[in-house]
Amino acid sequence: MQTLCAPNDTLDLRLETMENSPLQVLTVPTAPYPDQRPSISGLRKKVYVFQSKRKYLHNFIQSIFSSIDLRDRQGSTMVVGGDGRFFNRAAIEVIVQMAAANGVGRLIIGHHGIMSTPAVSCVIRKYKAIGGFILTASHNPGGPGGDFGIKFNIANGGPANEAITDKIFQISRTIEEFAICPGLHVDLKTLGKQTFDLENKFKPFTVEIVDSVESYANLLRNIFDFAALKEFLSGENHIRIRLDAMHGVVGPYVKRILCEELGCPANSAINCVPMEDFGGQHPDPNLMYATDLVDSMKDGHYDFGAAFDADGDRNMILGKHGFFVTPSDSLAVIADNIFCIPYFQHTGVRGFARSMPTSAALDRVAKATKIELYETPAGWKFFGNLMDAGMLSLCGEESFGTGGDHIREKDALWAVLAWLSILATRKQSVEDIVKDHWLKYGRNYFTRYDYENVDIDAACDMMEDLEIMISDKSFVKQRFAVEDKIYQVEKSDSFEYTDPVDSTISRNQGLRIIFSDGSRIIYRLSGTSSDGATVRIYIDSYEKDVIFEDTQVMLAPLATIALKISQLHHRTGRSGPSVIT
Ligand code: VG1
Ligand code: CO
Repeated sequence: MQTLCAPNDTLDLRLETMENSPLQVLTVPTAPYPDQRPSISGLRKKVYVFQSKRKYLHNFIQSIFSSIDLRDRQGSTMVVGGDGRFFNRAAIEVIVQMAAANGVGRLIIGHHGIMSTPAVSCVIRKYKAIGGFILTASHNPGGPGGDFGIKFNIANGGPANEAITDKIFQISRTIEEFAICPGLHVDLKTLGKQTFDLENKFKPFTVEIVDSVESYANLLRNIFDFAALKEFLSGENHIRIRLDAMHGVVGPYVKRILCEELGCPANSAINCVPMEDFGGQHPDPNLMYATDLVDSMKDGHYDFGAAFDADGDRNMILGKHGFFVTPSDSLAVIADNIFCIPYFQHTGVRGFARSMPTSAALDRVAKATKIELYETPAGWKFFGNLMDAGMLSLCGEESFGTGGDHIREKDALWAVLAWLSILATRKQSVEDIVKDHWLKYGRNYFTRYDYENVDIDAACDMMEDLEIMISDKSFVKQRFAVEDKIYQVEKSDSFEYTDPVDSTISRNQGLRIIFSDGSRIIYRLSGTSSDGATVRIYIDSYEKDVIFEDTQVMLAPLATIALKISQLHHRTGRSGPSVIT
């Protein structure tokens, strides 16, 4: 500012006039990028892609706005939040400037730009927004050398469906310009309303910075019995729990809801300060990456443990001494004990659903309780339609996602409160509850092998050849023997889903081999990796009586068959998986 020598009042006046003059809306020419197809859950790339490719972010954001009919966009409300990772704030600045220039009337943004994925879903629904942006690459590492991502959710609060993401991708391939208000700067630190006058616009553009936890906490209060949970967590003889936020977005939620409101002692919550690089760790709640939690559970001091991914939609549940509950079992146990959750006592249970690769443990509960079961492709978006149609109450994925129809995203803290409600009601340990479940229903042994960062061509070629092989009629009835185990193929296909509500067909959702005893081998390429390809093999096998054995031992024959059929090691040059879940 060149007027430093002028008296203060003159300076103030100048600033005021600048602030009051309407902000300019610019149309900026740009050129398309070929690789902006949103995958299973948003667009994920290395941070440097967003930083170094000119207008990369702008192109994608404009493609999203352009995919929304102008009549729906004009004057609308949208929501913005993120998991706090590196590039979060820079991206929010651009989104705000472009939202204003694209006719959005009001943005609701989480304090400091932070809001978990389930909370964004909740806020979209609460404010009747037409959609929202979630700045996250979920469980992928963060920091300048890590990943950044953008999830786009629609008016029901859930991830955009394939028709919409296809449209966004098509627009991104031909985009020529974007609209932006470069002079608009929002203050993410101050709660409350900020208004901005724009050139050629009658109405001011409004930004509301909201408490990131409040609306979501309110929702949970109406789902669970907070008084009973408080007694269970902080009364005499309270249970001891340990929650690991892994430096992602859930920290503030855990602190406010579990510690402040439900009275958990301070040592119940660890890694609760959101960090731009998640402390250099993988914010992925599994036995390999949630090491702080796994270590602290070993000595038996804590009765219950849980970890969360960066954006708060994935959860891992552990019992005393680190007893691991597979996400597929967790879902089945919650289903079997669903009336421990007051919400479902009021709404009743309309249906259960799981993603195709998730173990069939839930199917047995559905059958016994005569509740409808839906099997959807991987990815949460498929559950939303069923929920909107009043057909689905509880669902989950083997990838540590669990949730109900209170929102349209998987919800990690909800899963923890669901488990705590079950523990409080049944007054048994996590391990006893899971073992009782196996005794009642038998056990679905389940494992997933991930081969990360595989050469894309090698992975695609392998999948293509595999599809040709398993689609051949002669493949059915083939027998595979390993040691004394013999498996006969009953059915094999490329999984295809017809949405029961709108009859949309989704093809190529994973290759399935189903054996005559119900065991399954599934092959899929991941849609969330930003480095090469990730091949996933899922193995699910049911045992009625042999229920207390080691998973890897039990599934070893099927794993051998899975590798033999696919020739995966030979085709990719790998000698083993990067991660086994
Ligand atoms: C993975 C999981 C899938 C999940 C998706 C998004 O996808 O397998 O079940 O819905 O991540 O989770 P993929 O294509 O990599 O297998 V999240 O927590 O990133 O929103
Ligand atoms: Co996530």
